[in-house]
Formats: sequence, structure tokens, C-alpha cells
Amino acid sequence: MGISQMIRDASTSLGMTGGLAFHRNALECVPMPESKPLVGVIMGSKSDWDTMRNAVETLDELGVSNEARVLSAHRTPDATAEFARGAADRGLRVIIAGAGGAAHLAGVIAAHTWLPVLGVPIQSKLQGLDSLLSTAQMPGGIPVGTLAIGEAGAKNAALLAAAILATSDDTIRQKLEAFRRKQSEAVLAAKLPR
Ligand code: RP5
Repeated sequence: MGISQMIRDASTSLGMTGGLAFHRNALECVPMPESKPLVGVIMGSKSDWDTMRNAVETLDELGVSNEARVLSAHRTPDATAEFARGAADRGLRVIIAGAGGAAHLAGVIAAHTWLPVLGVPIQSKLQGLDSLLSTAQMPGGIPVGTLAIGEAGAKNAALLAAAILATSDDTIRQKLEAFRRKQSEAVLAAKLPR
């Protein structure tokens, strides 16, 4: 077992989610602060989680620190505005917002922050077309980068958020490049059932 794995195991068994780091002469270990989330993943309802978990899982895979929570443009308008207004000061750099039906969440968040906002239209009773149009058809001046309907959109929102961060973060860029390489290899290695 390598030393990094030993440190990870030790930090996990001690319940230190921020991990451990060597200190001074490497004889002592000190707790590291948990890294602040760079991406906020917001969804209009708990019922959106099955879709939006694809964004969170992809960010986790790429090692991008993130937070996820439910906020609704219609049901919790004040809390949504408060979240968006404070997001940049809390260290968030990209916000992903998924909502379905009359999907105003991404647009409302974008109205309250200068951060890039990526919208994920949730599959709805109208196959997600209502969500897509509600998310994408923003008036000029307040952009929402809108992804595909459903799970592919949630996954791509995470990849796009990582690409935005990768312009100024080499670690995330390398993870993103590795993800792409692995994906290409899997496609080229595909065997057809014949
Ligand atoms: C939207 O209404 C949510 O984003 C969700 O997609 C949809 C339905 O919400 P629930 O009635 O399932 O809470 O605000």
C-alpha cells in the first residue's frame, strides 16, 4: 500500500473528510480544511435528484468540489435569491441548476449572480420540452447556458462546469483530459453483439 493510500485510510477512519497532510518534518499529521465547493448543484425539487445526481457524480469523478441542495424559484423564492446573491462570495465559481415544467430556477439564479449558470431541463410530463424552453429562452442580458434534457444534460453540465474551471486550474484540466481519453478508449474498444 502506498503512503498516499495509508494517509487516506487514516483520515477516513478518523472521520476527517478534509484528509490529512504532512506537517514540517513529516513526522506529524495535521487535519486539512475541507475544500470549499467550487460548483453549486441546485434542483427545484427532491424529485429532480435522480437526474441531477448525474451532475454530482460526474463532478465527484473529476475531483471538483461541489455542494448540492434543493431550492425552488417558485416555492422558496427568497431563499433562492439569497443563495444566488451570496454564491460568489462563498467561493462558488459555477452554478448548475436543474428544474422541470415551468423551469425558472436557472434564470432566477442567473438574475442574482454574475457567476456562470448552467441549466438542466428535467424530463417532465411534456417530455421536458416545457423545461427546455423555460430554461433556454432567457431575455438578452441574463444568460443561462442550457444543456440537454435529462440525465445527459446533467452529466454535460458537470463536464462544462469542469471545463470552465479547467481554464484556470491545471488539476481539473488534467482530470478532464483523462476522462476524455478514457471515454475515447471505451468507444474504440466497443465490441458489437454479432
Ligand atoms: C419543478 O417542478 C421541479 O424542478 C420539478 O422538476 C417539478 C415537480 O416538482 P415536484 O412536484 O415533484 O416537487 O419545480
